[in-house]
Amino acid sequence: MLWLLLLLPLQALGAAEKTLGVPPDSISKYVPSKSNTWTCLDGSKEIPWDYVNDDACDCADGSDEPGTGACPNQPFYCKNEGHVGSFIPSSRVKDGLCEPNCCDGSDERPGVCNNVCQEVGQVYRKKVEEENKIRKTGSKIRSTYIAYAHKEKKRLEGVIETSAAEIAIQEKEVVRLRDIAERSESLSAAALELKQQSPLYISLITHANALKSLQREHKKYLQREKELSNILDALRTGYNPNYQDMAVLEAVRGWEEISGLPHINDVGKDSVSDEEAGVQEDTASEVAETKEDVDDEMWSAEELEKDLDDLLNSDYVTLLLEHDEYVQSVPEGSVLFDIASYLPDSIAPQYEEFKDTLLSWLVNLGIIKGETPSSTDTSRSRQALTDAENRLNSIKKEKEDAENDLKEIFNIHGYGLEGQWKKLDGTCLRTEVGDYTYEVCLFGEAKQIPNKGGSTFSLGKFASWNPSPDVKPGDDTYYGKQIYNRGTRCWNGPERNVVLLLSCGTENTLNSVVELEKCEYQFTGTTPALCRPLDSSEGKNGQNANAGKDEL
Ligand code: MAN
Repeated sequence: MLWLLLLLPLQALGAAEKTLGVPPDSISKYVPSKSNTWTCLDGSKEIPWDYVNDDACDCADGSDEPGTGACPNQPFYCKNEGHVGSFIPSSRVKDGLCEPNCCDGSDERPGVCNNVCQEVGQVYRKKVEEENKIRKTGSKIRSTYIAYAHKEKKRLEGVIETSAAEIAIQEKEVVRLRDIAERSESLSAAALELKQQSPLYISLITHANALKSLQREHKKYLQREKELSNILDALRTGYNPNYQDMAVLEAVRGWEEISGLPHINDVGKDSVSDEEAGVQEDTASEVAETKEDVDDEMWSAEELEKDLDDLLNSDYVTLLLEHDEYVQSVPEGSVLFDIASYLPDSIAPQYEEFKDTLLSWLVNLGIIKGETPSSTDTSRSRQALTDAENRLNSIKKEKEDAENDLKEIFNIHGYGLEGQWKKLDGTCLRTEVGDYTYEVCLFGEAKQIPNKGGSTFSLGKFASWNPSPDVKPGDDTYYGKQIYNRGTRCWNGPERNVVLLLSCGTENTLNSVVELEKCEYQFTGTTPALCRPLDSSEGKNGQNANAGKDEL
């Protein structure tokens, strides 16, 4: 019977055979005219309807033979009912081989291949279901990555704003300190010495020394008081009242009174406890504090403890120079000394010249001291300037880094338009293969670390996402590949480099490493950053690359 079927001319078969190999969106183009003719899809020729799928190529574009393989380089569409439709090249039609992509066997003559679409479809659907499950969980994690990027953006904007304000303040500080440093550098040692003779400065130093000495003595007494308290506490709790030693009893009573403690013999009686005594103690110290609070200008014990050292570490020479500057900036009360303002404009320049000459004579004669620009003890003011400049540079750097980071966050070529990769910046993934542990720190560096000692090789630093010109930035195929290059050079070979292939997964993992060519490594891994939500229009996520447009 079968051989009879094979002998049947194609035109004798029904309309279904005329549309064999035609994809669903083109079916409407395969209908005969009223005069039972058909026009090639490129419009170049009109042929009898019978010529369509008659196993002889008539149209230049091959469109008359969608299902026979008679015209070269044509796509053949397998319906694959029960599974997913797909295309195969016309060269594989009726070649006697069952194509895996054509599970319905429609590419071969009837009876050659079994229709296995139900089974294949079932396996496929199960796989898709599992992938969807992973995608569902992964996309939830991905959305936390996106939220992180938004938070990070806000944080960076805050850093930029604060550092801009700090830069403005610090720039002024640098100008101020530079002025002081330059001033103090231009002062002669003698001039500084003269300034240091100022009664105010001498008194300031004396006060500082007195305070330092008081602080030292105070510390000594505190220590002594602590030791004495310990002795008296031991006496209070350890003495034997049965000896009736009045001197001891008096000492204990006295101690209890000044430290606000109940008498030791009463502790335990009528539920009097040391804790209650603590209340008394608090009251005692409160009284003391209230007494101290009388004068607002006075420092509290806490301030003395915390702030006195800072005060004593003041740079007194800088203070002196600042004071000097301040005094000079205060306008002089009388205009009588401003002789120039009383002179006619025409003589003023001659007067200024005369004044300068006179001053330099007086300096040369040793009658007055001049300010010669020689070295002085300026290290502290120069150091203060250097510190301020360093601080300014570090704030500027902080701002610059934040600005660069901000540019990358929602950048299609950086951390993605949604910022979904930002969270993974610096996340390191590892796996052990053979004698090595391979590591990739995302957006950082890939490494090959020997497990049994020896040197670690850099396999390259992050260079780009998928660089292929056929790949559209932002697509899953774009983010599915990272390139790390310029690693340690291979002996007699290229610099080591890595291609990291990523796919959607519920965890960030490195799954495999192969050295495809010498010193060229291919890593594969998974990440939730690639799990788009299921309802996402772009969410094909590389599934079933061979699938046709209409899933059945
Ligand atoms: C090391 C490793 C290998 C590499 C050779 C090349 O042994 O980095 O992966 O193939 O060097 O000499």
